[in-house]
Amino acid sequence: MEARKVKDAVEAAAAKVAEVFTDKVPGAPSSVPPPVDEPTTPRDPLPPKSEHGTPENRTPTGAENGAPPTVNAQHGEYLTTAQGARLRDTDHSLKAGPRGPTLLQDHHFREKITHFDHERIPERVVHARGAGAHGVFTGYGSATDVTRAGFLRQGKETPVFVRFSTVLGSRGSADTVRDTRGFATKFYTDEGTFDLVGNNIPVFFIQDAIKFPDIIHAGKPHPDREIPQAQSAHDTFWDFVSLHTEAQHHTMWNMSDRGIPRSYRTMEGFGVHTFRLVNEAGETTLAKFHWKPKLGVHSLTWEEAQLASGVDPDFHRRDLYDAIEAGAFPEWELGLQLFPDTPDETFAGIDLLDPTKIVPEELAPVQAVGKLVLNRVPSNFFAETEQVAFHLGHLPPGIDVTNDPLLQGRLFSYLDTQLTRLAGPNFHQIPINRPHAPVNDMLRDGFHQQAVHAGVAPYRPNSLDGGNPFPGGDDAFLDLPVTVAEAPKVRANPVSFDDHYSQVRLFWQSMSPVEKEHIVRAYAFELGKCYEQAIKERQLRCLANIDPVLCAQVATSLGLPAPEPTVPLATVEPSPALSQVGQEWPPDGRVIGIVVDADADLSGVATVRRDVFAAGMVPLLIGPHGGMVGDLPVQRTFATARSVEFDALLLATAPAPAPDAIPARDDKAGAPVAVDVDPRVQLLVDECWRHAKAIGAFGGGSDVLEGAGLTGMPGVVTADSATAALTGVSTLLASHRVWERFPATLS
Ligand code: HDD
Repeated sequence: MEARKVKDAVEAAAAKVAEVFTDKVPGAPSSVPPPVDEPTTPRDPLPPKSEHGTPENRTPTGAENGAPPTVNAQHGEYLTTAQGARLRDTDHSLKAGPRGPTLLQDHHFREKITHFDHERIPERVVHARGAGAHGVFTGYGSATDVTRAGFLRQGKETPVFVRFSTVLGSRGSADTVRDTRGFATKFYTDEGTFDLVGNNIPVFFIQDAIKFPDIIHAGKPHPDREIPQAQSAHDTFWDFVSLHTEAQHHTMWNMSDRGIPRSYRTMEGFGVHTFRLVNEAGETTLAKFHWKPKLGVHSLTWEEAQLASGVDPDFHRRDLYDAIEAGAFPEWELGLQLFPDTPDETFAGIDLLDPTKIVPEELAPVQAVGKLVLNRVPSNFFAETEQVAFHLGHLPPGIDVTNDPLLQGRLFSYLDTQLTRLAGPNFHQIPINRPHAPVNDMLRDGFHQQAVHAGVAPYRPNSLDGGNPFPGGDDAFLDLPVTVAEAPKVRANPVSFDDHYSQVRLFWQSMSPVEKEHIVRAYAFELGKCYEQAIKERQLRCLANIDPVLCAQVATSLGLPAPEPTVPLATVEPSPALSQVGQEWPPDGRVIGIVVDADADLSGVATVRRDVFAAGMVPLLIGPHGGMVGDLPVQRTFATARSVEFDALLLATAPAPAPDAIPARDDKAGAPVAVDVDPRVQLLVDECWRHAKAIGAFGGGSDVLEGAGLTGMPGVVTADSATAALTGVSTLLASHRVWERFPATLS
């Protein structure tokens, strides 16, 4: 039959069905016309969400072998099956009549449902919750004396993909829980991929990888009820860390403000282990990797973290992507701490193979060797962020491992885990994981093989493929001939690993009074959530070995006696570099909330908005309703705004309470107190005050601060002009918070 006739026949059959069944049989095909705005013919795709001139995705798309790119999108093409056959209908399964059973022969139905049934893959066993971004790394050339790694050469640009994560929570858990954050970077270098799989905390809970299942089983939800989600505030966690005291150092970092970062953009990153670098001359140096954020290290308050978990569980993910889309590209410098490669592998008495120890920056300064800029949001979360697979064994020539027993075990685990998570040994062929260096391996076949390998001799030696491929060449990775001590096989650690307390005390002593208060409260909260008295008492015994004041404060809060130390307290030299307080930072990407309504000085607001943008920050107008106030777009309303998303607040008006507003409080007799400012705006101001944020006001906004009794208080700016108010607030923002607002009783 000619094509035309087939089409006519199909249409005639469809018309017949409609004629027979429409409006006559319950469940008959609908005669309701589609909504008028549903396109019925292909049209151009919507424009991309952001256009910041960010660099092209250099991740190969699969087009190398002449096949169409593997990047797929719904853009104007007709709908097809997975085999490319055009489809006429994807809304109704093929049935024996409109009320009949679905037919097994409906390939499209089976294909669609089967694929859906298998959409999920196992989430990562740890670090399941994460967010990734593309970027570029540029070498400074300052590391060429110590490593031959080409991506560190001066001006060399290397594409990167970074994935940030929490550790304990499931994929859908909240971003702002108290936890360690992962900071994993994939450098697609010309010499092979380099994965730097680090955390925002420079030490780890355990010294030997064989303990990893133990610490993770203890931290994950209880196996019977599967609670609590993404929390360390429960018995099994504290049971383990109080018994396995090498975990105390990492635990204190978690209890400090480092456990609740303000943003991924304001986190430091650490490679944790000591690595071995090798230069062109074959000389080796030991090194620790550091990421230093351009915006400085900055954290949430505990109350903010809790609020954000409810009002915006995607707080960090949103912050990362909003900043990139606003053009405030997150930046870090990569730095190295360098140590002579001596036979004892120690520096200043610190065992460099012990991953529970830092080397204070005051003893070994961090030397900047390159810059990382994140400038592109992934196009597809699953394809990129979920499928990216990191592995510590992905090393370029010039960077090698040491015998750190935690690092050694990780070298096994990361490859192993991908076999289950990404279902087979070919996960390196998934676009996000493909090296940008040419690949010429002899790995063949296996599940999900994407390559069509040519040649008949994937073995060595061979003569059939001309002997190819040949190992070696000047640029090849060299397994350093490091001497391995002649020693008996033992299950043991070196004696130097036995000191579990001196560096915890060093961290505690390096904190400012405000940071110490936060640490005390974090221990009080977490241990207060435990049920077992014995666990609380045991952890107090650990705290006694760290610092008597810390121990006494936490004990008081738990209503328990403070025990005496069981080891001599170490004498330590504080490391000021560990504190986040006392420095000033650029305001890039900081978010200023501006409260407006129709009575505000709108031209002043327009000026402030422009100046905030010009300073590289993000203004969000908060109005009584959505849409516009005058000529200005409102991004948040009194109903949707919550203080956590603003780094500072500016009030341009004193909005009257909405007619249905719930009064903020009752007087003693139970009668509502007269409120003349919308209670939601009062709440915003209250919370920004409590969280030590800069607050400014101009025009009618000053009345709000006056009414709240905040005029003239620390970090509160009232000004005649909008510009003056913004200047005052911006100056305060440089220190991240108005620190003096926090009570500080500890010194
Ligand atoms: Fe790990 C994931 C960081 C110790 C086993 N780890 C994972 C991720 C980060 C870290 C950032 C997420 C990677 C991603 O985004 O895909 N892990 C660390 C650091 C450690 C550490 C800084 C100590 C210094 N890890 C560690 C040990 C083991 C593992 C000791 C096992 C013996 N880690 C894994 C894993 C994961 C993982 C099970 C889960 C998903 C994955 O690897 O790809 O293999």
